[in-house]
Order: sequence, then structure tokens, then C-alpha cells
Amino acid sequence: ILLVVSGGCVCCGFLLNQHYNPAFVSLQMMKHAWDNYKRYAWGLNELKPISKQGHSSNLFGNIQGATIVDALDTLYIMEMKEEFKEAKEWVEKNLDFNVNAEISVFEVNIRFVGGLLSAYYLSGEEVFRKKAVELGEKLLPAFNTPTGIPWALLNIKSGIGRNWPWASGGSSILAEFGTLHLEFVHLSHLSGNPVFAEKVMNIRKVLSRLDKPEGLYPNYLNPSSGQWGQHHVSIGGLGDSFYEYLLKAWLMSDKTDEDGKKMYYDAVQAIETHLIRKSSGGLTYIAEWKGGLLEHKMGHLTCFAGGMFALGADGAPSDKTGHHIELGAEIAKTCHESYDRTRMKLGPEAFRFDGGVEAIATRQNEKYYILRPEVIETYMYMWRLTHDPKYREWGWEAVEALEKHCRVDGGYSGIRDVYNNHESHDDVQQSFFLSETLKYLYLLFSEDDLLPFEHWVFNTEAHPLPVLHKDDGNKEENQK
Ligand code: DMJ
Repeated sequence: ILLVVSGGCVCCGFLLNQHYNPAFVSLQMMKHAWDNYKRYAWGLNELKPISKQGHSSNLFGNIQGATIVDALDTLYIMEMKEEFKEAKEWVEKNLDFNVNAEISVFEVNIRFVGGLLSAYYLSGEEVFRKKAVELGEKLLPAFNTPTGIPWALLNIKSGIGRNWPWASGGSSILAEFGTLHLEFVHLSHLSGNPVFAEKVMNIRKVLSRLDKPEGLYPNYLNPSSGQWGQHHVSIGGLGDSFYEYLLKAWLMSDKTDEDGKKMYYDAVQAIETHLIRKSSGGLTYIAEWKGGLLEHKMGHLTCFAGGMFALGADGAPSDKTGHHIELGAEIAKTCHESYDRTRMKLGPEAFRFDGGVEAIATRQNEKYYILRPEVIETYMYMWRLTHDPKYREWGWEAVEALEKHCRVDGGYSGIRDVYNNHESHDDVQQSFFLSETLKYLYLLFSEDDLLPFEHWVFNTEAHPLPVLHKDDGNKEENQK
């Protein structure tokens, strides 16, 4: 497809041509992000694009190479063959899990296990399957709790786990233990070892037995007592991908996982009743719920829900299909407004609907943008499911803003205040910029038969996993 440049100054050369192919532009962005990572931070977790050196995050302990593993499938999909080859060689020679490291089980699962699984399914290269299973085995001690609800943090050498010290009443976090399902089902499928799937099915069982306040799932659950912590509910941070994985577990099971399906549609019903509101200006938003009281704030993270509602429309009762698509469209519009109402046309971390504002961040510590994908993710789902051209136009607006404000010589950086006239860069190129933001942009501007939804489900870090059909069997059976 070709778009015509809307005018205005855009800093990078290929945007200056009068006609351009947006998928090609996304690929060039990936090349800039990757080349700079390779040049300044190769083998380290992430890149600091201003100071041009490596960035390490304590989420991965001293496991290294987060950007490489997170980017593998994007490189493959964009047909960046040389880069994929060098990434694969790095994985073969250097990706090492025999380290004394305390890691976030959730982050390592979605980025490393998810990245390796997708790389395996796309390329068929055995090394990725082996590494994914090896890492999955390292994560298993996290489930050694009285309920089997895993710890948030795990030392992968000693096998000792614990929870975040800030979490209510020593609880595990819903979005963390609820976002293992897709990867662990695939680990069992590929290893022939049922233990992975058993662990995540047990999480389901524990959750379905519990009483839910107003049908909602609080963000905190104590892994020892099996009781909820504070009754805080969010479809953004701390809750988000739990809901996403209920729907996607059903889709990934070729629509046979009826429990996942029921839990998803019941949860959406409760979310609609208790959390979704319309502003006086007509913007639909998803508030946060604290023990029955609403905080009229929506996180950037929550914007993924537009895509989720639209993706789930198909399985909703037939009289509700259109309604779920409409809900997705309304959330997409609100999130687009949150971008459009800033000076840089990039969305803040959180925006509010109170004190006379709508879709605007009012607190200084909520005005940053860290290259997050959720809004573009929702545009991609909405485009595929409706083909309304406005989603591609909105995606292009995001490309222009990223190029203008986030692109620097040494890669792409987050921004400290999107309402400011001048960029103050945070100096981090997040690994999810390569795995998610750029991949979703590329898919938004590509044909629908690239990773079609009938065959692929994206994990929460945008790593595609194939739908498992009943007659697929597991790896072991296939080898017999
Ligand atoms: C990613 O790691 C995943 O999308 C996760 O579900 C939420 N946060 C980041 C991106 O914003």
C-alpha cells in the first residue's frame, strides 16, 4: 500500500519522499533500532540510545540478550535474514540460563520463553525449542507454593521464590501469574512433558473456586493462603494480560477451552457493568476499581483492551458480536484521543477523566511515554477486523511522532513529558519496542494473510504462537 505524505517536517530521510510504503518504513525503523543495539549494546539486555551503551534491568537478573530474544520473530517476519542469522548464532553460543539470577517469572516468560517459542515455530530451528524448554524447566520451582500460585520473583539457581515487597499482603500479581498459560501449554506440547500445562491449569482451578467481588478479579492473590489481597481491579497494569490470556487460551485451543472462554466473557460482563464509563464528551474509558470506588483513570497499558474486545467479538453470544467490536472501536478512539491531545502526539502513561479533563494526564509522573505498543496493537486488531482506513491513518500518525520525537542517532528513546515543547529523552530503548511496537506497525500496514488470526495467537509481548488443533498431538507423539 502507498500513502501520501500529510506534510510537516519529518526527520528521517525515507519519510520525505512524496509516496512511501508504510510497511517498508516500519522495517527501516526496525533496522535503525536493531543496528544501534548491535553497535552499542550487543549481547546486553537493552540499549541506552543517548549514552550509546547497554542498559540492564533487574527484571531479567543477569540473564542477558533480552533485545535479541524479543526481536527474533520480528526480524524473521520482516525478512531481515542476515540479522536473524546473527541473532540465532548469539542464542546458540551465548544464551545461558545457568546463572545465579533472581528474575521476574512473568517478564522472563513473556519475553524469553515467548520469543524463543515463536522463533522456533516460525523458523523450525531446533535450538529455539531446546532453549525454550530448558528455560521453562528453570521456572518450575516458582510454583512451589501451598496453592501452586507462583511467586513473582525466582532465583533460577537456588529455586527460591518470593513476591514483590510492595505487593499487598505478600500477594502474587494477577497479570503476572495469569500470563503464563499460552507459553506453558506450548512448552508441554513441544516437550511432551505435561507438567507445564498442569501448572497453569491449576492456576485456573484456584481462581475459579474463589469468590469474586461483583464478578471481578482483584489484582492481588496470596499464594500461601489462597485469599485475595486488596480489592483493587484494573484492566491496565497488574491485571491486563490475565484477561487477554483467558480469551487467547480459548482461541489457541482451537476454541475447545470452554473454561477459558466462560471466564473471559463473564469477566468482560463484570468489567462492562462496573468499570466501563462514558465521559461527558462521549469518550468510553475503563476506570480502575478500588473496593467499590472508581478511580477515573486509564493507563496506556489498558489501551490493549480495544484490540482484545474486538478479537473476542466472534465468540460472544451472536446478539453481542457487534457490541464487542463497537466497544473495541470506542476504546481505540479514546486512546487515539489520548495521543492527539498531547503536544508530541504520543500517549501518556496514564490519563484521567476527572477535574474537568478528558483523556489527558494531569500528574507529572504520568506524562511519560516509554515506546509502549498497546495503542498501535489495538489499531492493528481494529484494522484487521473492520478494515476501516482510519486505523492505518492513526498508525501512521504514531510513526510520524515516533520519528520526530523518539528517534535519535543511537536508536529510539522514550520521552519524559509528551506535553512539553522539547523532548527530554529517558535514554532507554525498551526491548518491547522491537518485539511489539514495530511488529504491530508492520502488521498494520501488511496484508491480512501475514500471520492470519485463524492460525496464530499473539502472546502479550506480540510473539505469535500457533493455534493447536486437536489432531496436532504433542511433539513426542509426532516423533513416534
Ligand atoms: C510488554 O512487556 C507487554 O505488552 C506487557 O503485557 C505489558 N507491558 C509491556 C509493554 O508496554
